[in-house]
Parts: sequence; structure tokens; C-alpha cells
Amino acid sequence: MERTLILLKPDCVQRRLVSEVLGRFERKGLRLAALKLLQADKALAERHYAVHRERPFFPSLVQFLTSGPTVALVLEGPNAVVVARNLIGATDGAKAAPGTIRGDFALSVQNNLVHGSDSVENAQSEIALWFKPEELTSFQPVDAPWVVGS
Ligand code: D4T
Repeated sequence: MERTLILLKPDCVQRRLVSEVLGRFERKGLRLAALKLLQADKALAERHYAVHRERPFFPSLVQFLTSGPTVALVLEGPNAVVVARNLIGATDGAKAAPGTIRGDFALSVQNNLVHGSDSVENAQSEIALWFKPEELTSFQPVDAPWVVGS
């Protein structure tokens, strides 16, 4: 069982696509472990995208992530990291495959609606960055035997 951090970025919230995007993860069978709407400040955005600090697009990316509210969530399930990344699609919305979230709703590289952790290790540090331990919960959905088998 894995956990992954998902951000529904400010463009997702502004475009009222939160329920659509969240619904795709839920329908796949991943389950919520945490969920909140918050306004990211510059420090949080810079830490989240610290790996890109030297890239030319970094200031614009931080500006974008702090430009409005973000929905942060933790999803849980078997192979949650790769399952979520596959649902999200390629970084550039214009090139992302149809059927993926970005392929269906995004045309931009920066404004690409959603973030998903790219490894189990990064998921753990990103979850710790966006959530306090007491904000995380875990439960066994009643349909688990039907979704993941026994
Ligand atoms: P995230 O991290 O948001 O899930 O996106 P990806 O994992 O798909 O892509 P990434 O880490 O390479 O890029 C992080 C973030 O930076 C934006 N970006 C990226 C940008 O604005 N300009 C660029 O040229 C690139 C490569 C988009 C996502």
C-alpha cells in the first residue's frame, strides 16, 4: 500500500475542475487519506518545487502556485504513486495523451492542473511538507475486496 501527494493547482480550482479531477482518482479506486483547500505561500511553493530552483521557469512556477488556492490531498492504494502519475499524463498538456487528466483538460506546460509525486520517497517528503501527521487518516473502504481483490 502506498501514499502519494496530489495537488489540484490554482488553475484547477479557478476552472472549477476540482470535482472532475478528484473523481477520476476516486473512480480508479484510490482512496482519500487527507484533503484540504489552502493558499500556498512563497516559502511552501519554493520548497515544493526546490528541485527546479535553478531552472529558468522557477520564478514563474512559484508565482503560479501561489496565485490562488490549491487543493492538497493524499491518496492511498496499491502502487498509488505510479497509478496517479498515469492518470495525470505527460507534463505538457498539449502533448499529454487523451484520456489522461492533462490530455483531456490542459493545453499548457505550467498550467497543467495537477501535481502528483514522482516516487515513493518524494511522496513521503511532499506529504510531510503539505500535511501535519494528525491531518492524515487511514481507513479500509467497504468495497476494497471488489476493487483490489483479496
Ligand atoms: P508536477 O511536478 O507538477 O507533477 O509536474 P511533472 O512532474 O509532470 O513535471 P516536472 O516535475 O518536470 O515539472 C514541474 C512543474 O514545472 C512546470 N514546468 C515544467 C514549467 O512551467 N515549464 C517547464 O518547462 C517545465 C519542464 C510544470 C510542472
